[in-house]
Amino acid sequence: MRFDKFPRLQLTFGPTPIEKLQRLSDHLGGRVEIWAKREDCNSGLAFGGNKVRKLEYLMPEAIAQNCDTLVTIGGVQSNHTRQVAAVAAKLGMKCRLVQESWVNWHDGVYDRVGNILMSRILGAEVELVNEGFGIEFKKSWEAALEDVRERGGKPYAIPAGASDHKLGGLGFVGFAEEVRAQEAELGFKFDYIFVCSVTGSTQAGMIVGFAVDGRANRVIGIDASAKPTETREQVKRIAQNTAELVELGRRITDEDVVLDERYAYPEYGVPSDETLDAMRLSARMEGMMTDPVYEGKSMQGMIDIIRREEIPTGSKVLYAHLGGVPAINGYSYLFRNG
Ligand code: 5PA
Repeated sequence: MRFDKFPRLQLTFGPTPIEKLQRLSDHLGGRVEIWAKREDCNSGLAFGGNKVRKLEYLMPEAIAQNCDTLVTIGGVQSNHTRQVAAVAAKLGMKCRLVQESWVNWHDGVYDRVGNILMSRILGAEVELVNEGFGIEFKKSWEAALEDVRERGGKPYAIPAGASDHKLGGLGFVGFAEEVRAQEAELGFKFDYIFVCSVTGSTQAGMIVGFAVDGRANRVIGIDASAKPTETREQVKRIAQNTAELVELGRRITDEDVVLDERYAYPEYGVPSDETLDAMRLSARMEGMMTDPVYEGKSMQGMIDIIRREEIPTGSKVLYAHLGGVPAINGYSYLFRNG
């Protein structure tokens, strides 16, 4: 693999910490050691999260092309759009955000708090569009790009989740490289890596990065899109393109893409009772917050898979905490009693 050749603009603090979740491990019977890598604490840019690591590889191109406006898309409570807004502010660029109605959630303040609140404070131009969930290229996003051009701006196009972009997988190839360096210090290797998947480039980058030492299929994607066919196809396509880009030296196969579909119910953006239980458990065992859209579902999946003993005794698992907590403000009614 040749990974060092890609320009990276540092927007994170540096390598993210890996910590042991001792009380959660014990609570689940102590058969499996659970650790977390804290991408949720990766940057000072408006609370950070997994998109900052991806954007470190897109921004050198945006700057080289003299773009002046970052244009992207997500749901109303998108974490991705908030991180793009923060990066635009940091780089002195403008930001145009399309926020679609991806989630059937009608909390009274849903479009006023959390991520969208921060994006507005960060100075982004926020456009609400009444369209449903989908990870494909959306008309509204293409229209926003055209609008920026018509107004004389030079847009840089960032697709949903910074995923379906030729450089979108690189950030999480770097994540795997970082984990390997940290494993050398810890003196052991992780047997499984749990990651939430929706637009796909987080898992895709990890698959390529961990393929280097034979662990591609040890990356356990937990689907939160509730459209797993689309997400699986996108993970595989991005992983394959990224593998070629970094000269991995082999093709990505169906066996490399592990996507567990069991936890995305009832639908994208809406937590199940079990998701809420998992959020409370990790908060009360470890003081670690997760959200009802993404990380609560991957936490739920990891806990369930460990409880069902689908992971061999003695394994060490790494939970990739990708951020997302600001969205809890849009779900306050669910937690009115804790
Ligand atoms: C998101 C995505 P991928 O989209 O790379 O698969 O990552 C899934 C994911 N965890 C996991 C958190 C906290 C996330 O925010 N969020 C999207 C957004 O618009 O915020 C891209 C969907």
